[in-house]
Amino acid sequence: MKNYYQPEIEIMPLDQLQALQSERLKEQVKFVYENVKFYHDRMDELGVKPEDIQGIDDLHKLPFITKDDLRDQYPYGLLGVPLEECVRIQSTSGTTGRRVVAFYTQEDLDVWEECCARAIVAAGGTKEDVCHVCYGYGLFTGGPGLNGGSHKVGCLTLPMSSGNTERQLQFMTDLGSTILCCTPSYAANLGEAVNERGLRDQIKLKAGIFGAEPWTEEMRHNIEESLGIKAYDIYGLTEISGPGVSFECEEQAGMHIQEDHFIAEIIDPDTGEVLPEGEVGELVFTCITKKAFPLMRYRTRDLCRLTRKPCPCGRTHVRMMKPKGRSDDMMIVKGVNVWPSQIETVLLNQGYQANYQIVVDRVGNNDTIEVQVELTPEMAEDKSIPIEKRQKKIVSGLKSMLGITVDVKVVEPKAIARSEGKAVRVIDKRHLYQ
Ligand code: DLL
Repeated sequence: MKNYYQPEIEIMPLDQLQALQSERLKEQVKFVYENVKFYHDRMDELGVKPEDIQGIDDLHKLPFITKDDLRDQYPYGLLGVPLEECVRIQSTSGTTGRRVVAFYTQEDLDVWEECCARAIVAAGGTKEDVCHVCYGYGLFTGGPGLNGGSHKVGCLTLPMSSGNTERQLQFMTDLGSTILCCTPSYAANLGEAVNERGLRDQIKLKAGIFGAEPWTEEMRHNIEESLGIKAYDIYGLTEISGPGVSFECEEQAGMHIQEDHFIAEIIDPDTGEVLPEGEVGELVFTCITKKAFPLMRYRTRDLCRLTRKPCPCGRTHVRMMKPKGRSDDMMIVKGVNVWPSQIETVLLNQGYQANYQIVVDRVGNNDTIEVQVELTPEMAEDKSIPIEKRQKKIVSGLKSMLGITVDVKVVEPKAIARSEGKAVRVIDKRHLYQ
């Protein structure tokens, strides 16, 4: 049986979906041109008038908007409606020194929560479910988004927020949580905690909805094993609304972008040229229904590819493949591009858990990179394989994945701090010297 929250939209034939997008885009361009000075000026500079945008084929005529533009327009420069029509803000963590504040009207919130409801239903959620939300609540969109979606589906919602693993486990077992929503790194930690305490047969979880950070297929497999669930990916970003911009269906093969609200493009990050379907590039979103914070052609810096191959679930919405990470996550070490996800793949393939950290530094003119990874408790007990041998095997796996030699330090179980939200995988000390 297929699961849809709004079948009339989710399995709408593609030609109708695209006609809907064109119509909404036309209206939205007119709306932003008339209501947001920033867009008005940008379009005038390019000599583009709202009438020039007659549908999705004209999207490429519009200017891009970047995170720097958002920073310049902070806080109210991109508002599409008077402030008194806004009912909520959410914000990014601002770890890169670029806090973004996004505004919502009540209708914007309804749309966002609907997208999250679609994600929960796609993961098998119904009103019979107990939805345990341990994404952070507050300015971060994870908790509020999934919370709202869970209410719409009619699940019993546990607004746990992040942290306090003992309390999470207690509610999970006492109240029979069936759907878990958190970051994949926290899901891995909960899996570890459940098994250490021998609680596997006391939990009723069947599915997890995990996102907010990149995670590999290997990590999916580990989480599914440790919690006995199906693990679904969910993607989103504060600027565009929050979680639920795209999510996986039962096929777990790419995330359907909610195209009745967001138009996706993939561009060459260097030239801005729109790339054909299937090519990897930077993901760009245009919001076609949002009013308070209506971003047009927003460059996400996330790198991925799209596919329109029909999905057996019946959804017609385009799928985005797991983002490789943000273009800003990519490290250049010893002149080579290194992604944390490549390192994670090698470690998990060799039987380690996702408890690792990457430390990049510079000695003289040379970059150094060290991967610290924890032994699993079983590995720590098995003294037949010397640590040096394990380290050598990882070094060689990383060498063939990355093409460079990486120092590897295998550490005792629990030596690396656990994350409760987005995991900090990389410590790059090189910027200290700049
Ligand atoms: O992380 C929204 C969210 C909350 C998504 C809960 C999913 C679940 P931000 O804090 O603004 O918003 O961070 C957005 O996180 O541009 C990606 O780089 C990354 N990201 C989000 N979801 C995924 C995912 C939330 N499933 C940034 N896979 C995005 C990989 C993801 N990266």
